[in-house]
Amino acid sequence: MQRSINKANATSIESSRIAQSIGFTLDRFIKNNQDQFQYASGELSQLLRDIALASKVVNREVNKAGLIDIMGALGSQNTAGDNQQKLDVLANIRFTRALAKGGEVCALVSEESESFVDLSNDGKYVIAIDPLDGSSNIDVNVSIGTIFSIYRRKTSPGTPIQHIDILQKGSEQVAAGYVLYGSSTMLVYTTGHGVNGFTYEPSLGEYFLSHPNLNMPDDGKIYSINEGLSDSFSNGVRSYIQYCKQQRYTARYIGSLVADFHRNMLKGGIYIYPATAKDANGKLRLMYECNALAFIAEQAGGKATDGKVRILDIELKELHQRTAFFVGSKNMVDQAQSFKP
Ligand code: AFP
Repeated sequence: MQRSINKANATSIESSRIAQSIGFTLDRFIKNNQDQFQYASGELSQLLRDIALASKVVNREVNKAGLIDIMGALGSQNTAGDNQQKLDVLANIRFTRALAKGGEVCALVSEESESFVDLSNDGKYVIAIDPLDGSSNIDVNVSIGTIFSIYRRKTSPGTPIQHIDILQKGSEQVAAGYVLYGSSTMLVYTTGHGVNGFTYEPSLGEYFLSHPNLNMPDDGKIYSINEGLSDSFSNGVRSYIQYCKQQRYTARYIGSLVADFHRNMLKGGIYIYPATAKDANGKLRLMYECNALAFIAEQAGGKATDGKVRILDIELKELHQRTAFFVGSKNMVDQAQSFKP
């Protein structure tokens, strides 16, 4: 009798939430999938781990952002007596430091630096990063993100870095991803074999596979665009917005590219940042905003263009080059393009 009660208890504990399997950690997933990568030497895997580690530190800072203000208001300073730094500068420092330490990266292009940062001549990879995108949303507690693209350098490791190593087209990315600091923190990445998403479990300090093989719906009903600027959009873009309204689509615009993109990838939708009177070539940066998301969109079955040309085929002429950006569900991007934006 005693024996059967114990068995029943054991069964109920096993099926309860506390005994649920914790699933696949990011580390294990990277390790298990290392062979998919054509240069499977482990360095790209290490690089992805370095990014994940830095993102955990940034996540901690982002979650404390409100408290930093409160502490500032009380007049407290850190132990060194330094002034508080802006969170996007801090994020840049965290990612640069993590990537410099690892030694896999020879050069880093960041939204926060005018020129590229020369890290280690022996590194085989070039990384482009927007350490904290949507930073104007920090103060109001709205989701923000980190976006990264990884390229293999063209010249031999050990030699000085050249422009051909840095100015590569998006189609040459070997991996790309983003971290979304939202209601939960997620890391989503691709190495060209589909897209996988991992959710951060703060009490364990680990990312766990939560969204395997992400697929963007071919169609959707969400359009994301800063309509306040519509007076300066082309007739084509204005007509497309009109079309969205006639179709009774839903407008959703956070103003954090990662968050808008992520929602549209899961639910189906289109994000547009077109050319405007102020930004004739669009506002967003090709190298560390659009290329990464275009690579992820395509890997998830979506599409990304500048209104005409595939984003991943655009020649890169300068580090901070801008582009118009149409990204999301394939049929929606095609439909938007049919309006000749
Ligand atoms: P910030 O990092 O300066 O907030 O810019 C964010 C961003 O690059 C992108 O995340 C948004 O989608 C877009 O700009 C918002 O721009 P608008 O405020 O012009 O709509």
